[in-house]
Order: sequence, then C-alpha cells, then structure tokens
Amino acid sequence: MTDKTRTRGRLPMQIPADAQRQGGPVSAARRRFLAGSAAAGGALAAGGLLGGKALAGNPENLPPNIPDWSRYLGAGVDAHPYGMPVEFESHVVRRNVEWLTATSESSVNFTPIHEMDGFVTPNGLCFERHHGGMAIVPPEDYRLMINGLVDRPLIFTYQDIMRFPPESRFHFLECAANSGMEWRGAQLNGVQYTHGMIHCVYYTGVPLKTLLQEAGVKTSAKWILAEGGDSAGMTRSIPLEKALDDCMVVYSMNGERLRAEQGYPVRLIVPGWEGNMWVKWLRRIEVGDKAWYHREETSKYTDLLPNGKARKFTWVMDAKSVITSPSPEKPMRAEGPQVLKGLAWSGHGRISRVDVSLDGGINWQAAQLHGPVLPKALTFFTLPFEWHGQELLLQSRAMDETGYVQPRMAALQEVRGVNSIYHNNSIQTWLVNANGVVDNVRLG
Ligand SMILES: Nc1nc2c(c(=O)[nH]1)N[C@H]1C(S)=C(S)[C@@H](COP(=O)(O)O)O[C@H]1N2
Ligand SMILES: [Mo]
Repeated sequence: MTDKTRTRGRLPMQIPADAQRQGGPVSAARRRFLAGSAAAGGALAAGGLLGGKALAGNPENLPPNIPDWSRYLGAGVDAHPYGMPVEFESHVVRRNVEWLTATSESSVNFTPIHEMDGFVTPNGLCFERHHGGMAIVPPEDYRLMINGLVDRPLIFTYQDIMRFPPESRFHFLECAANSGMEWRGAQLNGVQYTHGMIHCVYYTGVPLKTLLQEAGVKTSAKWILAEGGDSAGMTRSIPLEKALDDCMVVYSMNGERLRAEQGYPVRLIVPGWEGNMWVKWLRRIEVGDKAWYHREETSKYTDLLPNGKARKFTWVMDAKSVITSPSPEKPMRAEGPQVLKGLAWSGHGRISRVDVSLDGGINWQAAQLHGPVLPKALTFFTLPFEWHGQELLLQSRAMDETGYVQPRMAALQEVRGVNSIYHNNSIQTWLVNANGVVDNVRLG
C-alpha cells in the first residue's frame, strides 16, 4: 500500500554546506556517513554507553586522563556581557529557503524546531516573517494611536503602555503558510522547513481590553483594525469580541524586551489565530462597526476552494503536530532503545492527546505530553520506541480539548481542494530508511 503512494521528498533549493550536514538534501556522502555512524552506535549501545573512544574528538580528554578543561583556568565573566550559545551549538540557527524569497532580502526564515527540547522557543531562534523588511523603531519615537468609535481618541507612548498592570502568558504563533509548500506532495526535506514557521514565547504586556477601555469603546463598535508601523503597513480587521478576550499589546518576550525582528518596541498578539494578525511595530488601532477588507484579508490570507469561492477570515489555527526527532535533520544514529520527540498545538485551546504511529497510520499509541500543557501554546511530547534497522513510517496525530482530531491530507483536500497555500494542518509522515536516513514522504 505504502510503496505505491509514497513520493520521495525532494529539496529544490540551494542550501549552505553546513545546513547539508544538519538536514539538507540527502547526498550519497551523507548516506555513507550515516551508515558508518549507525554501525558505531550499535556497538556503543551494546556497551551501554552513549559516547566512547571511537567518537571522541580528542582521545586525550577521555577517562582515565584529566581533560583540558579540568587543568586550566576557565574564561572570566567579562567576555560576554550578553551571553551567546556555546560554539558547539552554532548549527542551531534560523534558516531560509532561497526560492521562497522574492527579493534579495529574505522575507521569511524558519525556527529549528528539531533542536527544541521543550515548548519554549529561545528569542534568537524565533522564525521571522516581514512583508516590508524589519523596521527599527527607537522607543522614544514610538506612538500607539487608538481612534474610531471611541469616547476619547488616545495616543500612547512606550512609557504610557508600560505603566498599565502587566500580564504574562505563553502562546504559539504560527504563520498561516506554515507547511504551505506541502499541499501537493512532499517538498522540503527538513522539519525546520516544513513546520518551522512557528514559535512559542512567554509574552508580557497589557491586555488590549485595558487600552480599549481607557479610550472607551462605543456601543456600536464591532471590529478593530490593527495597523503596523513598518513599510508594509500590515493591517488586519479583528472582531471586537476577540480583541476584548485574550489579545495583548506586548513589549516583552521570554523575560526581555522584544527583538527588533518580533516588532520592537510593541506588537499585538492574537492567541491561537494566524500569525499575520499579530501585527508587529503596532502603530494604530481603529475601532469600527464593520470589517475593513484590507489587502491581507482579501487577495492574501484567503483560501480558494474547488467551487471557485474563497474562504475568508480563516483566523484560527487548527490542531496540528509534528515529530521533530527522528526527522530529516535528526536521522537514526544507533539501534536499540530510542525516544521520539515532537510538538503539538491548537488555536482552540489545550492539546488533550497526541497519538504516534510507527507504521504509517495503521497502529497508534499515545505519546507522553510533557507539562505544563497550556492553552494556545506548544506542547512537547515524547514516545520511547525500539529500532533495529527496519523501515518505519512515522506519524503524529494531535487532538485538542474540543475533541477535534488532526486530519490526514486526503481528508483535508476533500474539503478544501488543492488550491490552498494556507492552513495545512494535516498529518506529516517521515520515512525512516533501513540505513537510518529520514525522508519526507506523502502517504495520502
Ligand atoms: N507590521 C507587520 N506585522 C507583521 C508582519 C509584517 O510583515 N509587518 N508579518 C506578519 C506575519 S505574516 C507573521 S507570520 C508574523 C510573524 O511574526 P514573527 O516575525 O515574530 O515570527 O508577523 C505578522 N505581523
Ligand atoms: Mo505569515
């Protein structure tokens, strides 16, 4: 069954040499390397040790010798006023796909989710999406205006916003186009590229409700318009009900001020809803009684259905999950006991369950969810399994607290057709080959 329908993932793009090592196109050299390391890993597993002389960079550092780092004084504290990751982790970086980028300036890059050991994305690894490049806004020049159907039109400074009582929450942000390249078949051979337009951050800011109350929303109001201050002027209509529910005007991520990439000094967050509504460099909120039908909600961010009609206002990001290891970037390196890792999320609330299949969706078993399991945040899951060189077809299937179950692509396409770019939340399949190499495949 599977052999007929599977398409081998391909990677029609230029990838830097160091990326190839981490998860670029599957080269003959890489297959040989992996075959060799799998054999070495097997021997180590038998010895009961993860590591050993065969894999050491410098055997002089191994027991019973005294390693270099125990013999010499370490570096002082002056060298790193702002700490950076250790040099050995320099491959853990955001990456872009050249053919996705229209101009010489890259407009999107991807979070290395295969390197995430948990549900929090470090600030320096959060994927970026800019429609008009990254704006640099000095905080003293920043203003946020609220106008329209309000009692008192207001203009806030950065300091004004900071004086309101703050709130903090974890939330994921997923671009509506995440996995958008995979609609018509397996395309990108890397989980960073298929699912990396997502991050999950601990935000601090002011509930949008607080600022709207300060301005006094008129009873005729039904919508707000959020407008960005960058050259793209990213602008979206949001129902007032959502604005007053859980939207926040944030200035902090993971305990430090926003990165320029993420909209410094102030961005809007719209929990559970598609990323393009999370307006960065937030400049203005207009209150109105109907939607504005701006560019980003008419020509963009709508889905053309088979009957010629388009789905509009497709706000919520439905439940979705992906196995991050094994994955094309995280091949099998040893036989024996393994731990499968992945991420799940839902724009409707909490993840209630994640099932994992090792045989392409025939048998399923429940993965362990690693808490805290928070609403509209990433949830990290794991599943122990055994590998003895057999082919596997790995899949994960998320379920959220509303009872919604992540669909297969065939089921999704029955409803949406094949014109879509956005909102692909279908089940992803990874083929684990006998030599340990992992490929992106489509099972239907
Ligand atoms: N002002 C402004 N806000 C914006 C954008 C933009 O180009 N300009 N891009 C949007 C899109 S399409 C996405 S997916 C998210 C990306 O947020 P990030 O860069 O923090 O990952 O920001 C949204 N907010
Ligand atoms: Mo996006």
